[in-house]
Amino acid sequence: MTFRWFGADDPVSLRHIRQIPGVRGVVSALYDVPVGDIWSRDNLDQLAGSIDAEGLELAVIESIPVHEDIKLGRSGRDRLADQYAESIGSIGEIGVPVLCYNFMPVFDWMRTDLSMRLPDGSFALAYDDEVLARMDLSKGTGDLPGWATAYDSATLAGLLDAYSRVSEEQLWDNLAWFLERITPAAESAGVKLAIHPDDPPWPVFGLPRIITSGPALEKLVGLVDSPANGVTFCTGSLGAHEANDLPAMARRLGEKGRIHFAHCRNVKRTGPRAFHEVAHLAGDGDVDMHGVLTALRDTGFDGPMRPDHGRMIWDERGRPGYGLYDRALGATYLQGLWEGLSI
Ligand code: CS2
Ligand code: MN
Repeated sequence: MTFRWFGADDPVSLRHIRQIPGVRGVVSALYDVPVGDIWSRDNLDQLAGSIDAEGLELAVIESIPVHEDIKLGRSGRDRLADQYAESIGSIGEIGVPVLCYNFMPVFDWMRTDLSMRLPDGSFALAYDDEVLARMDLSKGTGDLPGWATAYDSATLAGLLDAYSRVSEEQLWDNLAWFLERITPAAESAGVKLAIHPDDPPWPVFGLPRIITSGPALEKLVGLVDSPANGVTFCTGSLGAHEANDLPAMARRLGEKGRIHFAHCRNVKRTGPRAFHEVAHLAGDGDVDMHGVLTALRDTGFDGPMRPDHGRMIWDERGRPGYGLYDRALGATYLQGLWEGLSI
């Protein structure tokens, strides 16, 4: 069981993480490297060292962001892919076995409300396509309620314009090109690549999104037929789409040995393209957590797992989705489920 940590600025400390039962692995990243630059061994050593010093272990890098020029297939992508491969080499050298990354154009996860009040008084992240349609991008990413690299209005408009000429097929081609370029480096470094599904799993602001379903994940692992080319099975991202049968998807990908990382999060769907996040318990939302963990267990999954986004509870203030308390409850719930399946 692992736990995401955002480095020295994270209101959640490594000492707190060390006190969560059963958690020894930390999921982290270098947050001050400009997108596209090489991750240096020195900085990685420092990150791993600070985690070791607290009796924990750097288990997963999440994420090395992929430069938009790679996703857009622009010239310059050769150098950027070489640099990405070099960073993967360094991750392998310090002994981190998994790299989570994503291929979402411009935005990472996207919500329309970062603190929706739930009936029990807790606060959760929420998404509604109708609200999204009214959101204004003319001022850049500004204070959009999602996780976006900050872009001013001109840069954002330029990117949106460039993507308006990129079809889903082209985005797939660009992803295949990228994977062909970096998978050999991952293989020789002993690092497993784990793509994170698009969140939410449908287009936002007219931008194409392709990693959205079981067939898409299977297509992905087929692009480069290497055990190093796998996925992050994120139940919350995939679970926002009603059509996704999560236990069946986990079973098929697990049988291929391509699930390298598990993100467990629960969501409650409130409309065709609307949902909000809930506590991790299967009974609280639409994700069949027991079914997913059973599929992982049956197919021999032994990689890192982490509780994904949690609600804000007990008056905690901090990074939306990434507070301590609800994610810690999630970690213990998931371990209880897993322990029950192991008897
Ligand atoms: C999200 C993402 O679901 C999640 O874990 O918080 O930010 C995720 O970390 C990235 O998309 C992975 O590349
Ligand atoms: Mn996730």
